[in-house]
Amino acid sequence: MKDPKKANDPNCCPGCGVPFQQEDPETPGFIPPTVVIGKDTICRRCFRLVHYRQATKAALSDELVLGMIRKEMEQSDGAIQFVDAFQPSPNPLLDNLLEEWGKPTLKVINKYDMISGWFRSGGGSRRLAEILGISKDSALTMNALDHASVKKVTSWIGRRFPCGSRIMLVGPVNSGKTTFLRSACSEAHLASRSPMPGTTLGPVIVSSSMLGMTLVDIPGFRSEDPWIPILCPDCLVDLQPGKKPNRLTTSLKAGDLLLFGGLVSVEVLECFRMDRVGIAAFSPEKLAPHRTRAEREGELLERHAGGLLAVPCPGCRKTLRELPWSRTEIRLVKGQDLVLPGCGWITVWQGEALFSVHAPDFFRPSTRSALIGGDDVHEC
Ligand SMILES: Nc1nc2c(ncn2[C@@H]2O[C@H](COP(=O)(O)OP(=O)(O)O)[C@@H](O)[C@H]2O)c(=O)[nH]1
Ligand SMILES: [Mg+2]
Ligand SMILES: [Zn+2]
Ligand SMILES: [Zn+2]
Repeated sequence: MKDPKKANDPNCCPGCGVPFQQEDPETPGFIPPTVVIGKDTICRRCFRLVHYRQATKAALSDELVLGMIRKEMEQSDGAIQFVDAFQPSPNPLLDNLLEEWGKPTLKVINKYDMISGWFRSGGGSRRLAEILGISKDSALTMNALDHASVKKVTSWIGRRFPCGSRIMLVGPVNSGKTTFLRSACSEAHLASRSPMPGTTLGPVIVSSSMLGMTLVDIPGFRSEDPWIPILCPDCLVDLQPGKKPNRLTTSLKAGDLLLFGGLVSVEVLECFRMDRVGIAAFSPEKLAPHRTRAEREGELLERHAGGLLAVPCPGCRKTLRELPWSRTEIRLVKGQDLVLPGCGWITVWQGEALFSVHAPDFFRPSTRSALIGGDDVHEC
């Protein structure tokens, strides 16, 4: 068993986990040469985040994250695998890696508070487990901002592992790993968390006196969210759903169009059997869909960019305009979701229709069985 007192490397930032450096102010880990590194020193990027709420992007590939996980697997005794309840998607690569490793792993579906209000009791975790392809009892739901909810997970850790164990936190960006770390141990008060995805850049190792164990927060996987490499920090923050995502319930006919800001638009090309299709669109608040007719798409994008269609900002709109765009046709029936990565999803609750998704080329819409729909749903 490892020494639980072994905490973060003093040469790494306790905010974001990258090694300190004094050469390049524009890259992560920078501290001015005049600063003497003490136990509370954080890098300039983290300092700006804490004191000015200024989030700065920093690139990190999923391959590098996988490398960090493999390295940490040599030392850790178990893992907490995070899933974002608002954007649940299986990660077979990580699932296989953890399964081959064979050590205890708990799946935690965090940010459950964002969607729980729409379900009758128990319904949400059952649907999430089905979408993730796991059994309902193998995952816990959590709200990392709520003390009682965090306690469920720390109790699991306490029951499962002896004192002195080391546990890693893995999963997609912005699923609340660092928020959990901070809620679970007071020693992690310097760890940076932010609504902008991609805050943690290296392993943040914290020994918790309350747990008598070491928690290792690993940076998140980014490829689930196609907007991260493209949009500016402010736009990326605007794409976070906050406390309660937006729901628009309506019925659409052929030629109707929903604009998710200026990022993605979804047109109904044809309805089958009936002349309308009943849908519910779930999205981050700032991306609440604007309903119009297909022929007005271009005009609305021009006229309302940055205003009514607040995301993207003018700078990001320029970036997006320079990229190739394409249309993808997808046919959906009642009980299916059209998943718009990073932007939410559309559920068909009545009828059947052919949709056309207009978005930059890199955007990949997909389908799944409805997350929020059917008998489990609490109509509110
Ligand atoms: N509503 C809600 N927000 C959360 C929850 N957990 C984290 N957040 C928010 O999600 C954002 C990303 O959290 P962070 O811990 O930085 O994610 P990480 O990238 O996985 O480390 C922050 O703005 C948090 O406040 C949760 O359970 N519920
Ligand atoms: Mg983090
Ligand atoms: Zn830092
Ligand atoms: Zn922007």
